[in-house]
Amino acid sequence: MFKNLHNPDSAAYLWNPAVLFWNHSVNTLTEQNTFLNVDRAVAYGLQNTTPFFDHAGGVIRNNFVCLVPGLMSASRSAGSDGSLIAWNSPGTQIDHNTVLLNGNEFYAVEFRFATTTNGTARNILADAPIHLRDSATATLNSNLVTAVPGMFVNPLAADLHLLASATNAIDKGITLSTVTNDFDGDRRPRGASSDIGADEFTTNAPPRITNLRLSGSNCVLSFTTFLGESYDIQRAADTTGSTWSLVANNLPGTGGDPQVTDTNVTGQPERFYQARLSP
Ligand SMILES: [Ca+2]
Ligand SMILES: [Ca+2]
Repeated sequence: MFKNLHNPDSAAYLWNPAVLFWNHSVNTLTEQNTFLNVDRAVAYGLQNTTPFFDHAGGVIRNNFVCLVPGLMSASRSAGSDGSLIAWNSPGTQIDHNTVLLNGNEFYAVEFRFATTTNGTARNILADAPIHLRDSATATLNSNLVTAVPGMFVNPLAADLHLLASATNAIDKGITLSTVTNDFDGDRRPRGASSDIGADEFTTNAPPRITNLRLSGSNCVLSFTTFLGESYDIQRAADTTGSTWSLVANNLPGTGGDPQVTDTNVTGQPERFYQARLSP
């Protein structure tokens, strides 16, 4: 947690990064951090020191960044750039971060200078745009930059875990081979696809079987789900001695009550079913 690294407007340097790697640093990894009320969260490179790179490569992923409303004065905000920046840093991957700036700064992510090439900003969830400045180039894909505080568990405390109602982010990301877990270490993807931002949504609320009926020789059951979660259906011949075997696994949650069919169940004296969150 990086917290309150916020200089007064009278300071000589107004935009000190909480995490700064420069002067020819390479391949830095910054992940699973929370930044609350910091002037700038992460900088890979600052100076345009051509022909040398100030930084090269590296990854910024699965971080939460939050500035509370009104943190910056109007004049301060007017001179802001971005919170996650790659300046004179080619090949930097800024993927799967959640950035809630609440109007304090212009850009969630900024790439700057013509030497900054081959970078990525993908699956970013933010309330501010991603910016290419001074001829920088980067691949931008699957970013949602219209986030609002109501999507998150406790935004004023920088708890930017997704609520179940954040359906425009849950399962809406592209799957990246370079980001296989999230802020919490949860594996990605869960459910039908990766979630946009640093958090892959999970819930501890267990599913509940809401309907079970025979259809010919099949058993059809329904169960409660959350969008973004994965579910298993298991069966057993009794609830005392026998082991549970899988009927279906990693079924993507829909937010509704999907149906599962277990075929050829007739001829059994009895059979039991349970639904669970996929491990
Ligand atoms: Ca998670
Ligand atoms: Ca998901």
